[in-house]
Amino acid sequence: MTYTFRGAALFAPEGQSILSPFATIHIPTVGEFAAQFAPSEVLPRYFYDGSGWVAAGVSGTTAMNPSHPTQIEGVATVGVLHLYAVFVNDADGDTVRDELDNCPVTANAGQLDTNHDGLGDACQCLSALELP
Ligand SMILES: [Ca+2]
Ligand SMILES: [Ca+2]
Repeated sequence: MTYTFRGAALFAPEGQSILSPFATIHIPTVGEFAAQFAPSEVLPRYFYDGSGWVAAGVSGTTAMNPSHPTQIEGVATVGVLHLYAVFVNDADGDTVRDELDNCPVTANAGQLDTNHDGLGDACQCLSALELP
């Protein structure tokens, strides 16, 4: 499984514990990805431990970024400050997340589906009659 990075934000000082009621963090995500998030979608958060991204054990929701209305941000409540990030599943790395990708293991960023059956042309053999 390939997880594709969608945004990160540093909350310092690294490793600082925040006592209850903890800290609410906002992680901006890349703009072109905004349409692929469901409203208030819950996704796990990851943090950088110095050598790689590890599951933070907390989930957060998505919300409109108040500073950039066309973008989405990841919101979460955490008890420790780190460099946090949002990832989604994108097995073929074509920037279309698996849940929405009509060919999840074949790169086809354009999502062309000539016969409108929900399967992308990139992973489907089309008959001569269906070819554009
Ligand atoms: Ca994909
Ligand atoms: Ca694909």
